[in-house]
Formats: sequence, structure tokens, C-alpha cells
Amino acid sequence: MPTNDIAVLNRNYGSPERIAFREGPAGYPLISLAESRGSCEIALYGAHVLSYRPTGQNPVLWMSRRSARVSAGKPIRGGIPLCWPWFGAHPADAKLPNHGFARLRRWKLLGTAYDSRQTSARLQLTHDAETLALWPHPFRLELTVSVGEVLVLEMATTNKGDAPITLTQAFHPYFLVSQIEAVRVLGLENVAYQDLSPIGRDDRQHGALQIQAETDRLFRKTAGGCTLLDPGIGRRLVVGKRGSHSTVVWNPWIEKARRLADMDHDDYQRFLCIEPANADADAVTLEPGAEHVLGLTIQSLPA
Ligand code: TA6
Repeated sequence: MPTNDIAVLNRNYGSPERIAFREGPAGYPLISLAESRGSCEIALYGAHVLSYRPTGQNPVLWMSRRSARVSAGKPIRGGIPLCWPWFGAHPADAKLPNHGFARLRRWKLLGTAYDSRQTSARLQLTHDAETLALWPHPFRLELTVSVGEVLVLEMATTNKGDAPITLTQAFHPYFLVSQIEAVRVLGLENVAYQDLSPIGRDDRQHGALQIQAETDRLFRKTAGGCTLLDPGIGRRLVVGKRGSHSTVVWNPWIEKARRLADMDHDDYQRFLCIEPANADADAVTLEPGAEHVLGLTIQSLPA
């Protein structure tokens, strides 16, 4: 059983000014990583990036104040939830957790490292009786988080079984914004999307994406990144990805935010989710022993 002893973790994996541990969500440890150009925090619960802040700048990620005391088994609202091994509702059993179980488990710390360019941590989740009951496939899932000039997440899935597996997945970052109606998303122009909001009107993106109502768009067959322009903060967030053929853009807007117990009613004004994914028909199939890597990079630049 991996230790939750903060003193032991700091002794074995910590490093002054670069890597430190303290108690985090669901009573499990969290890791603080720092480099001269930025810092981040990662909860062992869900391998969840809780925060990312380029040095001297505003925080990049939004976090619900109602997630400060999240209990095990509940998802954290904000930061960068991992959606794995299914995105959205389970395709056959709606009683199973939305967005899969990876964000609801305590991950094992494999190691930490730093050099002149970055500071990183590697976390792992492998199948056990609980996961096999939810998803009957042996797997190894590893997340590497590196902070330096940019923030980099890489999630590697390995099929440890003797039959092919098919999964959907996403990084689900909540980007902090000055005011939701002031921002624009570039990079999805002319890309076709499925409209997963109650409006349900599939279309093709016309120009920059603006948020003026509940927005839940699954852009398919798009391997490129996006840029989030925020004139209120005076920055643009360059959201890069690899190993992803879908991008989801989500904001709950007024009514849905009111129905979500883990955010304040007006929190919808403060975040936008731009999610590198492989969802719906962009599902990933892995042969026995094969590996797939989903990557996310986040860079904050002046507007
Ligand atoms: O971001 C797309 C989405 O699937 C939305 O439909 C909404 O459900 C959101 O994820 C949040 O899901 P969660 O299970 O974290 O409340």
C-alpha cells in the first residue's frame, strides 16, 4: 500500500524549492512542483492537476471553492480532471460514474524529477478488482506532469490484457477567464461539431467560438490545438494537444450551473473548458500490449 505519510514522501521524493508534498483532496497527498517559470499542484486523488500558475502571472486554471473538501468517490470540480476510460456517460450503464473512474481513484507516485528546464512527477493507476468490476480490462495508465516554460501532461494507456480494448478519454481543463462573454476560442473555425447541449443543433464552427449560452460542443476529427483569447486578463492561452482527434468545448451557462451542487451559481462566468479528447467515434482501440499517449500542453502568453 503506497504511503500517505507526508514526511516520508518529502524525504523520499521532495526537493527544496522544487518538489514538496502536503495533505490534499480526499485526505490523500498532493504534490507541489515548481520551476523558475511556473508552478503547479497535483492531487494523488485522481492524478488531478489542481492548479497551474506561470511565474508572475494570473492562475491559469479555475477551481471551485466547493471542491476544497471533496470526499473520495466524488469528482473534483475544476483544475484538470482526467476522463478515462470513457468520456461522458458510460455507453451501456448510466449508473456508472460520468467520465469514467480514473479521476476517482488514488494514484501511485512512481517518481519525481527536475533539471534546468522543468520539474515533473509520474503517477500510475493499474487495474484491480474494483476497476475490473467497472471495466473488465487489465490496464496500466501513467500520467506525467511537467512544469517549466509550459505545462505538459501526458497520459499513456497500455493494454495489459490479451484482447483488444476500446476506450474514450479526455483532459478536461477548466481555464480561468475574466468574464465568459469576453473570451474567444480560435482554432476550431470550419470544424464540424456535435451539439451536446439541450439545443442539440449540430453545425460547423463559424469564426471564433464565443460563449453566449450553454455550450457543449464535440468537435470531431480535429487534431490541432486551440487558443483562448482573454482581453480581460490580457492573455492568450495556447492549448496544444497530441494523440487526440476530438476537442470538446463546454460551459454550463446559467441554468446548468445552478443545478451543479459543486459550483456557485455565478461560477459559469469564470471558466471555460477546452478538452483534448478522443470521444464518440474517435474512440481509441489498443491491441494487447499496445500503448496510446494523449498529450496536453498549456502556454500562457500576453494577448
Ligand atoms: O465537458 C463536457 C461534459 O461532458 C459536459 O457534458 C458536462 O457534463 C461536463 O463534461 C462536466 O461533467 P462532470 O461529470 O465533471 O460534471
